Amino acid sequence: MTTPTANIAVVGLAVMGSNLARNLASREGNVVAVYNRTTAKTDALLEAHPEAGFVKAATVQELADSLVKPRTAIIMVKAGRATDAVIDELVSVFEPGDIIVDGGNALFTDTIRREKAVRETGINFVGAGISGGEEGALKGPSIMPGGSVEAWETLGPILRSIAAVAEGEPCVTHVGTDGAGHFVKMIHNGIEYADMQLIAEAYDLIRQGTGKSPAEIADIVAEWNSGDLDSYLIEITAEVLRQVDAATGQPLVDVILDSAGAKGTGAWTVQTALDLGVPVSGIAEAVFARSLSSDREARAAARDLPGPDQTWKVDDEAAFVEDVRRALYASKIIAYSQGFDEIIAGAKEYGWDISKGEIAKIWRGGCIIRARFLNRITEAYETDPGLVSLATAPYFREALAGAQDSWRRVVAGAAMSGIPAPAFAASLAYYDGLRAERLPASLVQGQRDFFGAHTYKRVDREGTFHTLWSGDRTEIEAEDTH
Ligand code: NBP
Repeated sequence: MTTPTANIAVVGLAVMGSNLARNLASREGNVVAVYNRTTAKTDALLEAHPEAGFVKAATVQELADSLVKPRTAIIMVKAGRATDAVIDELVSVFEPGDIIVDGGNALFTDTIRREKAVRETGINFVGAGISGGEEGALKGPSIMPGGSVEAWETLGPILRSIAAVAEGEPCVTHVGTDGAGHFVKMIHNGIEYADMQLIAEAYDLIRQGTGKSPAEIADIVAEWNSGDLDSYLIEITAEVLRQVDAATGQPLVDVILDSAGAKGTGAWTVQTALDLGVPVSGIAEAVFARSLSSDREARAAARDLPGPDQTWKVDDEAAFVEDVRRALYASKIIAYSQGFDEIIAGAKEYGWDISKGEIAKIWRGGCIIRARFLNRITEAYETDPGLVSLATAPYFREALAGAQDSWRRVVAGAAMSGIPAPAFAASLAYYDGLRAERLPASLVQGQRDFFGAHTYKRVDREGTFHTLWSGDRTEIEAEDTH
């Protein structure tokens, strides 16, 4: 048996795993063992990067033998059955106290299940959300690990060494137990969907409202990047809009098919929100907008449905562009507010102690939604850890107040001229719903009581009531059994 020399292993050496392994190897003190089901991939990595000093393992047993204790291995394989297969293999060669980390995009309920099963063997299991794609994996991702405090003690220094750094702080924190890390990564992705859709709607509104070219809009978006909207997604949007297609000389955005793909984490965010009863309408509209864009058959069939006669008449282009910028910022605040609402609800449901301020901090670097305004979110939760809704924090309240007239003009104008802006509109409707003193939910309760005797509460006294709709329509005090 060889003397163990590696302090960390990576299992799965496709794009993400090989880049993460190189990142780990580049940090002082790390010796990285690497293993891939198909050994040719391991050999290719070793050959391409001799400087990394990787320790090659041709089998999981060799991998276990190469690691100092507690053995720590990060799995970077295809999410789903492949992850389960690799966990089973590692469990068969690891010992109690060792640590298995799943750095793939697992569904958090799978992580809860896996953690429970692996814990029974005495081995620690950590589900870690890793954001930032290929470049993040290599240069520094934002990392959202769950799992036990014991595992975090060993893992923390290693993950801190490879994470992105924002304002001097590594973008990694122990999120909570079992599936907390993958849950927060899922919300990150849901917010990412909303942010992307909102930027796309802003672009479409400006293009249709003013007739500006993608390159001209790229200049506007690039300017936005020096203000409140400063973020990675705004930065790359300017680049994409500026890109010219080499084959046709057209703006690239005009030759890309308008059908957006998805890998499922946005849908998970919405499905989970539905289970938790959290209205994440901005994120949901972003997911649905991708589905609608991809339903080419329905879109073709609907092409001649009537639209409004009027086209958008923008008199003052500069004022209009500023309206769109403000509407985008306000809608973005709502998307993040809804995402954090889901984190709060998930933490309550699954018993996680999640620091919202810390989450906003670790999203400031390395990940796709990195943005200047995340500092404001951290401030809001540090000032008031029990903040009920991010939108009500003083800074965001003021920002929404300053943006709301613009927001209303943009959403109304889009509706009047038949330009779809579902995420803008849903965010505004949510905002108005949130601040309404009374909602028509009272009528819904009346309807529910009428057809299903579902009962209702009254505004003026305690108790649960039912009206005898088919009888004399008197009200009776009812047991709340429905
Ligand atoms: P893939 O998701 O394409 O998976 C390929 C890897 O899985 C290969 O190493 C392959 O081994 C291995 N694998 C498979 Br497939 N089935 C296996 C099995 N039954 N047993 C053992 N290994 C198996 O790789 P990726 O694109 O590098 O992504 C890795 C993880 O990171 C995924 O969970 C993905 O969702 C996540 N991800 C995250 C981001 C991000 O931004 N955070 C981006 C992209 C991916 P082989 O070489 O033998 O076929």
